[in-house]
Amino acid sequence: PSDTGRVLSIQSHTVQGYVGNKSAVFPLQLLGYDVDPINSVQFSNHTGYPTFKGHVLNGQQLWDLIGGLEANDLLYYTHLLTGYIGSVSFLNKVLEVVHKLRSVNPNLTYVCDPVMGDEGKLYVPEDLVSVYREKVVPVASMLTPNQFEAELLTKLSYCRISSETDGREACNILHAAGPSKVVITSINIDGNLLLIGSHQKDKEHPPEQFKIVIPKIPAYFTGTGDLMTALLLGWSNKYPDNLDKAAELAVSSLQALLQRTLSDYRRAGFDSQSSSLEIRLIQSQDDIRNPKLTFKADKY
Ligand code: ATP
Ligand code: PLP
Ligand code: PXL
Repeated sequence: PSDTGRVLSIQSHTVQGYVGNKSAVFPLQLLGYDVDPINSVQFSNHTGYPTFKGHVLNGQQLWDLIGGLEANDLLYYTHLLTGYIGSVSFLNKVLEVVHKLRSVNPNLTYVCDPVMGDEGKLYVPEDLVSVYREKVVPVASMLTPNQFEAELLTKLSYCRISSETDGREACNILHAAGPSKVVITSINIDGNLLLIGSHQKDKEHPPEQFKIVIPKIPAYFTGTGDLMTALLLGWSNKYPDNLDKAAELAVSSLQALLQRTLSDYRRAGFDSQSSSLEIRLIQSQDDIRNPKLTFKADKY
């Protein structure tokens, strides 16, 4: 028994650097969760480097691991967390995992980051989009798309989400399809990043919505989306009726970490605009455990 939760996290593993499970497991552990990682890939490093080596777990291999847990009665989870998934066959197996975990714990919370692309570009095969839209979104409890992913999932891809109103409307469409909590983690609006959160507490009332304005740092980080979703899982489980508070805590931690990352790279004489920066996750553990609330949500 655990007083917070037990999370099954199906994400990438990189030997060096922090994306996928490498950026989600440690922060969730710091927040007091038992975390059981299944590594959907094991790569030397993330795919933004000039080259990478490694192996991909296939759907059958995922199912074997789940079968081993089941045979020992070890399939009780409070949360399932998924991020980047590279094939339809693996995503379909993840759907089977959701159903199996819910047969053991009907209250399982499925937190899904529907990683598909960014800034108008897909980095997964196109046939994943309809599987996410038609089969995954309906079973997700909380969804954390970026702007482009929210467009793909709401079929707004040809009329871009370019305003707060569009973002809020996209959340409404996603709620109607399934998840009661939706956080669009970033919408680019005049030099700022806008986070929009939306919690549909019941079907009789409109969702409670809020925004957090985040000044855009002129650098490119990898793994921040994965960290953000992990922090949102961690804090929204501690504040189940205050998604705005959970998002304030998550954003405050993440921004403190990004500032530390930037200043550490600069101190080392590195041009932080020239390539993607690895986040300073371990060095930011105090900001994760005890974030100073530096960002406030504005409720609509
Ligand atoms: P995913 O593809 O995983 O769904 P994403 O594309 O939204 O997620 P990011 O763009 O990495 O992921 O953003 C996640 C969070 O990281 C944002 O909400 C923001 O708080 C923070 N972030 C990322 N890059 C920056 C930046 N350059 N300046 C300020 N904040 C940033
Ligand atoms: N770029 C590539 C090539 C990726 O494969 C991925 C994610 O899987 C990303 C970027 C996304 O990174 P983030 O989650 O930080 O947005
Ligand atoms: O979500 C980030 C991510 C996940 N998994 C792998 C990656 C990346 C980002 O580059 O390369 C394998």
